[in-house]
Amino acid sequence: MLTVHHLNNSRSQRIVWLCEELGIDYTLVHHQRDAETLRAPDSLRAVHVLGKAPTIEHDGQTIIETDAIIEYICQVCAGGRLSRAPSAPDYGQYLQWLAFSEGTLFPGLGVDLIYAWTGGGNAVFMSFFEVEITKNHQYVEAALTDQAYLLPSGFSAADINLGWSLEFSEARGRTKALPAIQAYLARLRARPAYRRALERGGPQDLSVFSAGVV
Ligand SMILES: N[C@@H](CCC(=O)N[C@@H](CS)C(=O)NCC(=O)O)C(=O)O
Repeated sequence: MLTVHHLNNSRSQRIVWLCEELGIDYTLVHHQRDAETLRAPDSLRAVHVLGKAPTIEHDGQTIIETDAIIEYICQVCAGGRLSRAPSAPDYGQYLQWLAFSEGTLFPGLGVDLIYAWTGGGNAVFMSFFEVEITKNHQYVEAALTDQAYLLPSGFSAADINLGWSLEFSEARGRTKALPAIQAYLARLRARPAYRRALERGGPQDLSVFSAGVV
């Protein structure tokens, strides 16, 4: 049995959404952020020493890192559905987009949030990340301009990974001038599995991360 450890208002919402898209059986364990610090509770550190969400348990293994968890669930629990096989023409693109959310898009957004939380003060430091944040969002905007999903072959687990990061971008006020990203988010949110996932894993309120957004 697959157990998904989920922290409220967090990227582990993606794993709940993935399981709902795949229609697989899973046990969902809810963990609640500290209302003031927003950090994970001790209950999550009891599952894994780093206390991070998502964490999954399956067949005696405890696994962290969203990208790894997504691919593990698709391959081991769902026969490769929503992933792409190495023989697929867009396998490389699939891997790229799967890794892009956590590897490239999110780090700048995380710095942006912590900068706002801590009152800023070093504009030269932040200007480095501003350039990256803008460039990354424009790259996604261009990729989605003539395409419903990231891959020409249709919806994949990479859309789930990127979708949540873009919801975070939206909460940070970063999607206002990006119509293709806005339309993409609307498309993702209209998916029945997205809605089921919110019923099971939510409610989700990413405005808790909107510090400094005007
Ligand atoms: N790179 C990791 C990041 C995991 C992570 O930082 N998760 C956040 C939730 S969005 C967390 O657990 N925060 C609570 C804390 O650090 O106390 C992944 O992709 O899973």
